[in-house]
Amino acid sequence: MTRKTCILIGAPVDSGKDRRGCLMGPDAYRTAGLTEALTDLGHRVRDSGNLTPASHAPDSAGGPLFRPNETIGWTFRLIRAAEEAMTQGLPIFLGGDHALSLGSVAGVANHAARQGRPQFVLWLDAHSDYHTPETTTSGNLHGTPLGYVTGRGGFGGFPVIANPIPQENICILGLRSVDAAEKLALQATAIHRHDMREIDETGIARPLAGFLDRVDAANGMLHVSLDVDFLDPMIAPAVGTTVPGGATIREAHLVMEMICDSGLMTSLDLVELNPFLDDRGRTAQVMVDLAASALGRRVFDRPTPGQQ
Ligand code: B3U
Ligand code: MN
Ligand code: MN
Repeated sequence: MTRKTCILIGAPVDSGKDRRGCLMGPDAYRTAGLTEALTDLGHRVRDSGNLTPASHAPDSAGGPLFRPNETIGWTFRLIRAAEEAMTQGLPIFLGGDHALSLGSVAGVANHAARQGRPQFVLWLDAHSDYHTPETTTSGNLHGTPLGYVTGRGGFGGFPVIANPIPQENICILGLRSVDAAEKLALQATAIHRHDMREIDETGIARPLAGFLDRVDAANGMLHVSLDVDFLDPMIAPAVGTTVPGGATIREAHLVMEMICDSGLMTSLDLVELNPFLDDRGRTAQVMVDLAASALGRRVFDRPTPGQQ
């Protein structure tokens, strides 16, 4: 693959849910050798260190949402960071919980709009993260980024979404935990959604290849958001919300290799790693290995059949 400038953006967001620990994620990825893995593949790597949230009102305990103002601060900061990094290379957002994607996706979408190109999003996750602050029953804003970036209402106090992602430009792979209200809302959208049953029935390559073809045909930009819980907890235990029956290591690497072969990925989130729950760093290592596959690591050089 062509040599890229990868910009590592540490985003130790830990306000999207009440279980602490994701703030250690960026340093766990560094410790697991992310920079070295990407440099070995021939890429230039620029590590811009860890961000802090924009100044925000203090959060008070006891409201329906968990630390909304801190998440608002992060969202302002990350939109700016994403817009800026997109002018310089391929940003890799090192989470941090999935609330970071409110900012990363909104920011890359603003950049795509300036380029006159459509933004697409591949969401690799056990969950659909399509809530709003008004529909969430858990109060955890890490369950809301797809609601936010598609322009659903109810995000008072958050930056106004300038360039909503069209529903049909989103593909979710790996679903196996969708709550009742989210299921109804999602079924009324044009978001492409593939649950584990479908993946078992057709294989993971089929829905992914169809999506990548659509991105390519539209000359789109592609943001990939990889939630640790996309993976089966047996291979990736370091996550607060383990859901059995996730992607295997082979399925996950195939997804990343196909993304690489497509040449379409323009930005990446690595989210929900909670190093406090890890087992000798093995989840951090799996995530680094998957990022490496998305950026060119492979056993033998070979385009994925059906791609290119
Ligand atoms: N839909 C639930 C569960 C959830 C979403 N994302 C995670 N869990 N990790 C919620 O809290 O909104
Ligand atoms: Mn998620
Ligand atoms: Mn999830």
